[in-house]
Amino acid sequence: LQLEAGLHRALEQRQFELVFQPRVDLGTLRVRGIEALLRWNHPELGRISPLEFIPLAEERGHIEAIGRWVLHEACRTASQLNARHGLALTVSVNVSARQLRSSALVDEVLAALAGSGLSPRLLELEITESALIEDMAQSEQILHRLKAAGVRLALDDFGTGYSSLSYLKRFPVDVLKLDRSFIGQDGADLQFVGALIAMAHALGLSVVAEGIETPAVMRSLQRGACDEGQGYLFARPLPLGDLEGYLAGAA
Ligand code: G
Ligand code: G
Ligand code: NA
Ligand code: MN
Repeated sequence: LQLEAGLHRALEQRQFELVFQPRVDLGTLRVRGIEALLRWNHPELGRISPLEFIPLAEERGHIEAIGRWVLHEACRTASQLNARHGLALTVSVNVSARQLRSSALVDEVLAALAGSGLSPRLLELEITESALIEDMAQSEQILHRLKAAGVRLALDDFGTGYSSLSYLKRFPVDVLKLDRSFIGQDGADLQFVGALIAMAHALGLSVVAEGIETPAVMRSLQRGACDEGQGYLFARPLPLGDLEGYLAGAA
């Protein structure tokens, strides 16, 4: 209840913040992009995870406004970061199921790109399988319009739901993000993961592994020709200032 009361004022009171987790090329170990992750700094409850407030925001109709803020903030930050450091990092933004069902999403993405000057090919939208199956026909149409705008599309959390390969054929996705529960930390499942990576490559997709915490897991993924990786081994999600420090150190 306290969350609900605070949610509709959180935007105007500037209580939201984005943190950024680097995404690394597993071949060269260079940073290729960043994932924008939302945080709510609640005045009494402290920092609240999106897992707690995104579902509530969707239910109460706040997700459109919050999603718009995230898109603009992520594009603006990436554009400035790239300009300041002479980089061409991709920024990945998470899109919720409710956002994907609204055709306003396409216009908002275009507005965020125009407002920030970020090249469309440097914006990647992360969509979960569960969001896609809520209304497949509508999702498909919106994804095709986003594709036409030049934006990259990633299927997020792959390995947690049905993980149907048919979605990879039906929807115009460029990137498959393997969920960290799928990767595991002991290397045991990596034969299966390797086969999945090969299949994704055959379909023309690039593969990103999430939740890499150990060098052993990183090496297995490198052997499996996984394209990129994200995880605590490289960096946690970082506030902008810390990200800039990390980039300076990683260069
Ligand atoms: O950042 P992690 O620390 O806790 O994120 C938890 C979950 O919240 C993840 O599933 C992530 O995809 C989701 N999430 C993070 N930021 C956003 C956001 O800006 N919008 C939406 N819809 N989900 C987000
Ligand atoms: O659902 P999505 O993949 O968008 O969410 C990413 C989530 O994974 C965020 O909550 C982020 O903080 C978390 N995360 C990122 N890297 C790691 C990691 O190496 N280990 C664990 N346990 N969580 C991670
Ligand atoms: Na995500
Ligand atoms: Mn993700």
